[in-house]
Amino acid sequence: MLTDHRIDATRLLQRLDDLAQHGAREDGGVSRLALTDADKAGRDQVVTWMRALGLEVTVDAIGNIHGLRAGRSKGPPVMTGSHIDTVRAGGRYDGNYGVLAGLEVVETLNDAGLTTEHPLCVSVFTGEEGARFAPDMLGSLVFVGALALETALAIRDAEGCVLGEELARIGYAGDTPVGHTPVHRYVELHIEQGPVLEAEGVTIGAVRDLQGISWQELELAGQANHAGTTPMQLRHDAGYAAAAVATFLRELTKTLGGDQLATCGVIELQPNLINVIPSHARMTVDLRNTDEASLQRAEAELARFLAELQEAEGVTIATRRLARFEPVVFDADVHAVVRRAAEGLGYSVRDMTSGAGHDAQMLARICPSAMIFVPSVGGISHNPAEHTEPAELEAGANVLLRTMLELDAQS
Ligand code: HGY
Ligand code: MN
Ligand code: MN
Repeated sequence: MLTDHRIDATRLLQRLDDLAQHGAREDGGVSRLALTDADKAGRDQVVTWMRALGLEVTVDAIGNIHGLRAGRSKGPPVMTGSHIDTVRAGGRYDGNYGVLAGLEVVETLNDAGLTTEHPLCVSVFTGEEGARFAPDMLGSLVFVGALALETALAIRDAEGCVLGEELARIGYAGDTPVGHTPVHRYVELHIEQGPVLEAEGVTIGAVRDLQGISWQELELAGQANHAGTTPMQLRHDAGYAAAAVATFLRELTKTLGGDQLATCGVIELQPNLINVIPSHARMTVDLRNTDEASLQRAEAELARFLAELQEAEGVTIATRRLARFEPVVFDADVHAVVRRAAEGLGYSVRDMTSGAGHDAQMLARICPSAMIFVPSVGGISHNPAEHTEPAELEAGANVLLRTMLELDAQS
Protein backbone atom coordinates (compact mmCIF):
# COMPACT_ATOMS: atom_id res chain seq x y z
CA MET A 1 0.00 0.00 0.00
CA LEU A 2 1.16 3.51 -0.81
CA THR A 3 0.39 4.50 2.75
CA ASP A 4 2.81 1.94 4.18
CA HIS A 5 5.95 3.82 3.16
CA ARG A 6 7.98 5.73 5.74
CA ILE A 7 11.09 7.86 5.36
CA ASP A 8 14.47 6.92 6.84
CA ALA A 9 15.03 9.44 9.63
CA THR A 10 18.69 8.52 10.14
CA ARG A 11 19.46 9.38 6.50
CA LEU A 12 17.58 12.68 6.75
CA LEU A 13 19.30 13.72 9.98
CA GLN A 14 22.70 12.81 8.52
CA ARG A 15 22.10 14.98 5.43
CA LEU A 16 21.00 17.86 7.67
CA ASP A 17 24.28 17.54 9.60
CA ASP A 18 26.35 17.22 6.40
CA LEU A 19 24.74 20.24 4.72
CA ALA A 20 25.16 22.32 7.89
CA GLN A 21 28.96 21.95 7.52
CA HIS A 22 28.82 24.38 4.59
CA GLY A 23 28.88 27.77 6.27
CA ALA A 24 29.11 26.19 9.72
CA ARG A 25 29.47 28.63 12.63
CA GLU A 26 31.29 27.83 15.88
CA ASP A 27 28.03 28.29 17.81
CA GLY A 28 26.41 25.43 15.85
CA GLY A 29 24.49 27.71 13.53
CA VAL A 30 24.93 28.30 9.81
CA SER A 31 25.98 31.37 7.86
CA ARG A 32 25.17 30.80 4.19
CA LEU A 33 24.05 34.12 2.67
CA ALA A 34 22.74 33.85 -0.90
CA LEU A 35 25.36 33.47 -3.65
CA THR A 36 28.32 33.41 -1.28
CA ASP A 37 30.99 30.71 -1.42
CA ALA A 38 29.19 28.90 1.40
CA ASP A 39 25.98 28.95 -0.67
CA LYS A 40 27.92 27.54 -3.62
CA ALA A 41 29.32 24.76 -1.45
CA GLY A 42 25.85 23.94 -0.16
CA ARG A 43 24.42 23.98 -3.68
CA ASP A 44 27.18 21.68 -4.95
CA GLN A 45 26.45 19.26 -2.10
CA VAL A 46 22.72 19.16 -2.87
CA VAL A 47 23.37 18.70 -6.60
CA THR A 48 25.69 15.78 -5.79
CA TRP A 49 22.96 14.15 -3.71
CA MET A 50 20.35 14.81 -6.42
CA ARG A 51 22.49 13.11 -9.06
CA ALA A 52 23.24 10.17 -6.76
CA LEU A 53 19.47 9.72 -6.40
CA GLY A 54 19.08 9.56 -10.17
CA LEU A 55 17.36 12.94 -10.48
CA GLU A 56 17.68 14.93 -13.69
CA VAL A 57 19.24 18.19 -12.45
CA THR A 58 18.62 21.52 -14.18
CA VAL A 59 19.57 25.05 -13.10
CA ASP A 60 17.45 27.93 -14.32
CA ALA A 61 18.45 31.47 -15.23
CA ILE A 62 17.99 32.81 -11.67
CA GLY A 63 19.95 29.90 -10.21
CA ASN A 64 17.04 27.81 -8.94
CA ILE A 65 18.06 24.14 -8.87
CA HIS A 66 15.45 21.56 -9.95
CA GLY A 67 15.89 17.80 -9.39
CA LEU A 68 13.34 15.91 -11.52
CA ARG A 69 12.29 12.29 -10.92
CA ALA A 70 10.48 10.75 -13.93
CA GLY A 71 6.89 9.65 -13.57
CA ARG A 72 4.76 7.47 -15.78
CA SER A 73 3.43 10.61 -17.46
CA LYS A 74 5.43 13.53 -18.83
CA GLY A 75 3.15 16.27 -17.51
CA PRO A 76 3.73 19.01 -14.89
CA PRO A 77 5.42 17.65 -11.73
CA VAL A 78 4.33 17.42 -8.15
CA MET A 79 6.89 19.84 -6.72
CA THR A 80 8.37 20.29 -3.28
CA GLY A 81 11.37 22.28 -2.18
CA SER A 82 12.51 25.34 -0.27
CA HIS A 83 15.82 27.18 0.08
CA ILE A 84 19.32 26.57 1.43
CA ASP A 85 20.45 30.18 1.78
CA THR A 86 20.33 31.38 5.40
CA VAL A 87 20.40 34.68 7.26
CA ARG A 88 23.87 35.73 8.44
CA ALA A 89 23.60 33.98 11.83
CA GLY A 90 20.99 31.37 11.11
CA GLY A 91 20.11 27.82 11.99
CA ARG A 92 20.45 24.55 10.10
CA TYR A 93 16.74 23.81 9.54
CA ASP A 94 15.21 26.98 8.02
CA GLY A 95 14.76 26.04 4.37
CA ASN A 96 17.37 23.27 4.40
CA TYR A 97 14.94 20.87 6.08
CA GLY A 98 12.35 21.19 3.31
CA VAL A 99 14.90 20.56 0.57
CA LEU A 100 16.48 17.56 2.29
CA ALA A 101 13.12 16.06 3.26
CA GLY A 102 12.26 16.26 -0.45
CA LEU A 103 15.40 14.28 -1.26
CA GLU A 104 14.50 11.80 1.47
CA VAL A 105 11.07 11.30 -0.13
CA VAL A 106 12.81 10.55 -3.43
CA GLU A 107 15.19 8.06 -1.84
CA THR A 108 12.32 6.33 -0.02
CA LEU A 109 10.45 5.93 -3.33
CA ASN A 110 13.64 4.74 -5.05
CA ASP A 111 14.14 2.10 -2.33
CA ALA A 112 10.52 0.98 -2.76
CA GLY A 113 10.91 0.87 -6.56
CA LEU A 114 7.80 3.03 -6.79
CA THR A 115 7.08 5.12 -9.92
CA THR A 116 4.59 7.94 -9.53
CA GLU A 117 2.10 9.03 -12.19
CA HIS A 118 3.40 12.61 -12.33
CA PRO A 119 7.09 13.48 -12.34
CA LEU A 120 8.30 14.65 -8.92
CA CYS A 121 10.52 17.72 -8.58
CA VAL A 122 12.64 18.81 -5.61
CA SER A 123 13.65 22.46 -6.00
CA VAL A 124 16.13 24.77 -4.30
CA PHE A 125 15.05 28.39 -4.76
CA THR A 126 17.66 31.13 -4.94
CA GLY A 127 17.89 33.80 -2.27
CA GLU A 128 14.72 33.09 -0.31
CA GLU A 129 15.88 35.04 2.73
CA GLY A 130 16.33 38.38 1.03
CA ALA A 131 18.96 39.07 3.69
CA ARG A 132 21.60 39.87 1.06
CA PHE A 133 19.61 40.57 -2.12
CA ALA A 134 16.08 41.87 -1.54
CA PRO A 135 13.25 41.06 -2.00
CA ASP A 136 12.90 37.81 -0.15
CA MET A 137 11.56 34.76 -2.00
CA LEU A 138 13.47 36.18 -4.97
CA GLY A 139 14.19 32.94 -6.85
CA SER A 140 10.63 31.64 -6.64
CA LEU A 141 9.27 35.10 -7.54
CA VAL A 142 11.25 35.00 -10.80
CA PHE A 143 10.38 31.30 -11.31
CA VAL A 144 6.64 32.12 -11.39
CA GLY A 145 7.17 35.13 -13.66
CA ALA A 146 6.28 37.78 -11.06
CA LEU A 147 9.68 39.51 -11.22
CA ALA A 148 11.50 40.05 -14.53
CA LEU A 149 14.78 38.13 -14.79
CA GLU A 150 16.71 41.20 -15.94
CA THR A 151 15.42 43.21 -12.96
CA ALA A 152 16.45 40.45 -10.55
CA LEU A 153 19.90 39.99 -12.07
CA ALA A 154 20.57 43.74 -11.62
CA ILE A 155 19.76 43.81 -7.88
CA ARG A 156 22.68 44.96 -5.70
CA ASP A 157 23.48 44.03 -2.10
CA ALA A 158 24.51 46.56 0.57
CA GLU A 159 28.14 46.36 -0.60
CA GLY A 160 27.15 47.02 -4.22
CA CYS A 161 27.67 43.47 -5.51
CA VAL A 162 25.40 42.68 -8.46
CA LEU A 163 23.22 39.57 -8.18
CA GLY A 164 23.80 38.39 -11.76
CA GLU A 165 27.58 38.68 -11.38
CA GLU A 166 27.53 36.73 -8.11
CA LEU A 167 25.36 34.05 -9.70
CA ALA A 168 27.88 33.66 -12.54
CA ARG A 169 30.80 33.75 -10.09
CA ILE A 170 29.49 30.71 -8.18
CA GLY A 171 28.63 28.89 -11.40
CA TYR A 172 24.82 28.83 -11.03
CA ALA A 173 23.70 31.15 -13.81
CA GLY A 174 21.73 28.39 -15.45
CA ASP A 175 20.30 28.24 -18.94
CA THR A 176 16.82 26.89 -18.24
CA PRO A 177 14.36 29.71 -18.94
CA VAL A 178 12.25 31.08 -16.08
CA GLY A 179 8.80 32.54 -16.18
CA HIS A 180 6.13 29.98 -15.86
CA THR A 181 7.03 26.31 -15.84
CA PRO A 182 3.77 24.38 -15.33
CA VAL A 183 3.56 22.70 -11.93
CA HIS A 184 0.82 20.19 -10.99
CA ARG A 185 0.85 20.85 -7.21
CA TYR A 186 3.35 22.36 -4.76
CA VAL A 187 3.82 21.48 -1.10
CA GLU A 188 6.61 22.84 1.11
CA LEU A 189 7.77 21.41 4.43
CA HIS A 190 9.30 23.97 6.81
CA ILE A 191 9.95 24.56 10.48
CA GLU A 192 7.31 26.84 12.02
CA GLN A 193 9.87 29.38 13.26
CA GLY A 194 7.34 30.43 15.88
CA PRO A 195 5.96 29.23 19.25
CA VAL A 196 2.48 27.94 18.42
CA LEU A 197 2.95 24.19 17.75
CA GLU A 198 5.31 23.71 20.69
CA ALA A 199 3.04 25.66 23.06
CA GLU A 200 0.06 23.47 22.13
CA GLY A 201 2.03 20.21 21.97
CA VAL A 202 0.99 19.68 18.35
CA THR A 203 3.32 17.90 15.91
CA ILE A 204 2.13 19.11 12.50
CA GLY A 205 0.94 22.49 11.24
CA ALA A 206 -1.34 22.42 8.18
CA VAL A 207 -0.64 25.92 6.92
CA ARG A 208 -3.76 27.60 5.57
CA ASP A 209 -2.46 31.10 4.89
CA LEU A 210 0.54 33.42 5.13
CA GLN A 211 0.68 37.04 6.27
CA GLY A 212 1.49 40.11 4.15
CA ILE A 213 5.03 41.52 4.10
CA SER A 214 6.21 45.12 3.59
CA TRP A 215 9.97 45.85 3.52
CA GLN A 216 11.43 49.37 3.18
CA GLU A 217 14.94 50.82 3.38
CA LEU A 218 15.22 54.34 4.87
CA GLU A 219 18.16 56.68 4.23
CA LEU A 220 18.16 59.46 6.86
CA ALA A 221 20.45 62.45 6.26
CA GLY A 222 21.20 65.08 8.95
CA GLN A 223 24.34 67.01 9.82
CA ALA A 224 27.49 65.77 11.48
CA ASN A 225 28.52 68.09 14.30
CA HIS A 226 30.40 68.19 17.59
CA ALA A 227 28.72 66.27 20.41
CA GLY A 228 30.02 68.76 22.98
CA THR A 229 29.48 72.12 21.36
CA THR A 230 26.16 71.74 19.50
CA PRO A 231 23.07 72.83 21.48
CA MET A 232 20.27 70.25 21.36
CA GLN A 233 17.84 72.55 19.55
CA LEU A 234 20.37 73.14 16.72
CA ARG A 235 20.97 69.47 15.93
CA HIS A 236 19.98 67.53 12.83
CA ASP A 237 20.68 64.13 14.31
CA ALA A 238 20.17 61.21 11.90
CA GLY A 239 20.86 58.75 14.72
CA TYR A 240 18.14 60.19 16.92
CA ALA A 241 15.77 60.19 13.94
CA ALA A 242 16.44 56.50 13.26
CA ALA A 243 15.81 55.67 16.91
CA ALA A 244 12.59 57.71 16.80
CA VAL A 245 11.37 55.62 13.84
CA ALA A 246 12.06 52.36 15.68
CA THR A 247 10.29 53.64 18.81
CA PHE A 248 7.34 54.93 16.78
CA LEU A 249 6.89 51.56 15.11
CA ARG A 250 6.84 49.71 18.44
CA GLU A 251 4.11 52.09 19.65
CA LEU A 252 2.27 51.72 16.33
CA THR A 253 1.95 47.95 16.84
CA LYS A 254 0.29 48.64 20.20
CA THR A 255 -2.04 51.25 18.68
CA LEU A 256 -3.05 49.07 15.72
CA GLY A 257 -3.14 45.88 17.79
CA GLY A 258 -4.29 42.69 16.06
CA ASP A 259 -1.55 40.91 14.13
CA GLN A 260 0.53 44.01 13.36
CA LEU A 261 4.28 43.33 13.54
CA ALA A 262 7.15 45.78 13.03
CA THR A 263 10.91 45.19 13.04
CA CYS A 264 13.90 47.48 12.44
CA GLY A 265 16.55 44.84 11.75
CA VAL A 266 19.22 47.15 10.33
CA ILE A 267 20.35 50.52 11.74
CA GLU A 268 23.76 51.70 10.49
CA LEU A 269 25.07 55.13 11.55
CA GLN A 270 27.69 57.33 9.94
CA PRO A 271 30.33 58.28 10.96
CA ASN A 272 29.50 56.00 13.94
CA LEU A 273 31.80 57.78 16.43
CA ILE A 274 31.18 58.56 20.08
CA ASN A 275 31.64 62.33 19.84
CA VAL A 276 30.07 63.06 16.44
CA ILE A 277 26.36 63.68 15.92
CA PRO A 278 25.39 61.11 13.23
CA SER A 279 25.10 62.65 9.79
CA HIS A 280 23.51 59.59 8.19
CA ALA A 281 21.54 56.50 9.09
CA ARG A 282 20.56 53.56 6.89
CA MET A 283 17.79 51.44 8.39
CA THR A 284 15.23 48.86 7.35
CA VAL A 285 11.57 48.47 8.27
CA ASP A 286 9.80 45.09 8.14
CA LEU A 287 6.00 45.40 8.60
CA ARG A 288 3.73 42.33 8.56
CA ASN A 289 0.03 41.70 9.02
CA THR A 290 -2.43 38.96 8.10
CA ASP A 291 -4.85 41.67 6.96
CA GLU A 292 -3.97 43.70 3.84
CA ALA A 293 -5.98 46.79 4.81
CA SER A 294 -4.27 46.91 8.22
CA LEU A 295 -0.86 46.53 6.60
CA GLN A 296 -1.63 49.45 4.31
CA ARG A 297 -2.74 51.48 7.34
CA ALA A 298 0.56 50.76 9.08
CA GLU A 299 2.48 51.88 5.99
CA ALA A 300 0.43 55.10 5.81
CA GLU A 301 0.97 55.85 9.53
CA LEU A 302 4.71 55.37 9.08
CA ALA A 303 4.78 57.69 6.05
CA ARG A 304 2.94 60.36 8.05
CA PHE A 305 5.39 60.02 10.96
CA LEU A 306 8.41 60.30 8.65
CA ALA A 307 7.05 63.56 7.17
CA GLU A 308 6.61 65.03 10.67
CA LEU A 309 10.06 63.81 11.77
CA GLN A 310 11.77 65.44 8.78
CA GLU A 311 10.15 68.74 9.75
CA ALA A 312 10.89 68.49 13.46
CA GLU A 313 14.49 67.29 13.26
CA GLY A 314 15.56 69.02 10.05
CA VAL A 315 16.66 65.76 8.43
CA THR A 316 15.76 64.33 5.04
CA ILE A 317 14.39 60.79 4.84
CA ALA A 318 14.40 58.87 1.56
CA THR A 319 12.46 55.58 1.41
CA ARG A 320 13.00 52.65 -0.98
CA ARG A 321 10.60 49.70 -1.18
CA LEU A 322 12.45 46.39 -0.93
CA ALA A 323 9.54 43.95 -0.90
CA ARG A 324 5.75 44.03 -0.80
CA PHE A 325 3.64 40.88 -0.79
CA GLU A 326 -0.05 40.70 0.08
CA PRO A 327 -1.32 37.96 2.43
CA VAL A 328 -1.78 34.60 0.68
CA VAL A 329 -4.45 31.95 1.26
CA PHE A 330 -3.24 28.49 0.22
CA ASP A 331 -5.29 26.00 -1.80
CA ALA A 332 -8.02 24.44 0.38
CA ASP A 333 -7.72 21.02 -1.28
CA VAL A 334 -3.96 20.79 -0.88
CA HIS A 335 -4.33 22.02 2.69
CA ALA A 336 -6.90 19.25 3.28
CA VAL A 337 -4.48 16.66 1.85
CA VAL A 338 -1.85 17.80 4.37
CA ARG A 339 -4.33 17.46 7.21
CA ARG A 340 -5.46 14.00 6.04
CA ALA A 341 -1.85 12.84 5.66
CA ALA A 342 -1.00 13.95 9.20
CA GLU A 343 -4.15 12.35 10.67
CA GLY A 344 -3.60 9.17 8.66
CA LEU A 345 -0.14 8.88 10.17
CA GLY A 346 -1.52 9.44 13.65
CA TYR A 347 0.13 12.82 14.23
CA SER A 348 -1.62 15.68 16.01
CA VAL A 349 -2.29 18.52 13.56
CA ARG A 350 -3.72 22.02 13.63
CA ASP A 351 -4.45 24.65 11.01
CA MET A 352 -2.24 27.70 11.13
CA THR A 353 -1.02 30.90 9.55
CA SER A 354 2.58 31.36 8.53
CA GLY A 355 4.24 34.41 10.07
CA ALA A 356 7.28 33.97 7.84
CA GLY A 357 7.46 34.36 4.09
CA HIS A 358 8.09 31.20 2.05
CA ASP A 359 8.60 30.15 -1.55
CA ALA A 360 5.20 28.44 -1.34
CA GLN A 361 3.52 31.85 -1.37
CA MET A 362 5.02 32.44 -4.82
CA LEU A 363 4.22 28.95 -6.17
CA ALA A 364 0.63 29.57 -5.02
CA ARG A 365 0.42 32.13 -7.86
CA ILE A 366 0.75 29.39 -10.50
CA CYS A 367 -0.53 26.16 -8.95
CA PRO A 368 -2.48 24.76 -5.98
CA SER A 369 -0.03 24.96 -3.06
CA ALA A 370 0.16 24.57 0.70
CA MET A 371 2.69 24.03 3.49
CA ILE A 372 3.51 21.64 6.32
CA PHE A 373 5.05 22.93 9.56
CA VAL A 374 6.84 21.17 12.39
CA PRO A 375 7.54 22.74 15.80
CA SER A 376 10.48 25.03 16.58
CA VAL A 377 11.93 24.61 20.06
CA GLY A 378 11.22 27.81 22.00
CA GLY A 379 9.77 29.29 18.81
CA ILE A 380 13.31 30.34 17.95
CA SER A 381 14.52 30.84 14.36
CA HIS A 382 16.87 33.11 12.39
CA ASN A 383 19.17 32.27 15.29
CA PRO A 384 21.95 29.67 15.63
CA ALA A 385 19.94 28.09 18.47
CA GLU A 386 17.17 27.11 16.01
CA HIS A 387 16.16 23.50 16.76
CA THR A 388 13.49 20.90 16.02
CA GLU A 389 13.42 17.48 17.69
CA PRO A 390 14.41 14.50 15.50
CA ALA A 391 11.05 12.75 16.00
CA GLU A 392 9.27 15.87 14.70
CA LEU A 393 11.64 16.19 11.75
CA GLU A 394 10.80 12.57 10.93
CA ALA A 395 7.07 13.17 11.33
CA GLY A 396 7.12 16.16 8.99
CA ALA A 397 8.99 14.22 6.32
CA ASN A 398 6.50 11.34 6.55
CA VAL A 399 3.64 13.81 6.11
CA LEU A 400 5.46 15.25 3.09
CA LEU A 401 5.87 11.77 1.59
CA ARG A 402 2.20 10.90 2.03
CA THR A 403 1.03 14.33 0.86
CA MET A 404 3.09 14.12 -2.34
CA LEU A 405 1.77 10.63 -3.09
CA GLU A 406 -1.83 11.79 -2.62
CA LEU A 407 -1.26 14.91 -4.76
CA ASP A 408 0.24 12.63 -7.40
CA ALA A 409 -2.95 10.58 -7.41
CA GLN A 410 -4.98 13.73 -8.20
CA SER A 411 -5.43 14.20 -11.94
O1 HGY B 1 11.52 37.05 6.02
C1 HGY B 1 10.95 35.98 5.95
O2 HGY B 1 9.83 35.84 6.41
C2 HGY B 1 11.63 34.79 5.32
O3 HGY B 1 12.43 34.17 6.30
N1 HGY B 1 12.43 35.18 4.20
MN1 MN C 1 12.71 29.72 5.29
MN1 MN D 1 14.23 32.38 6.96
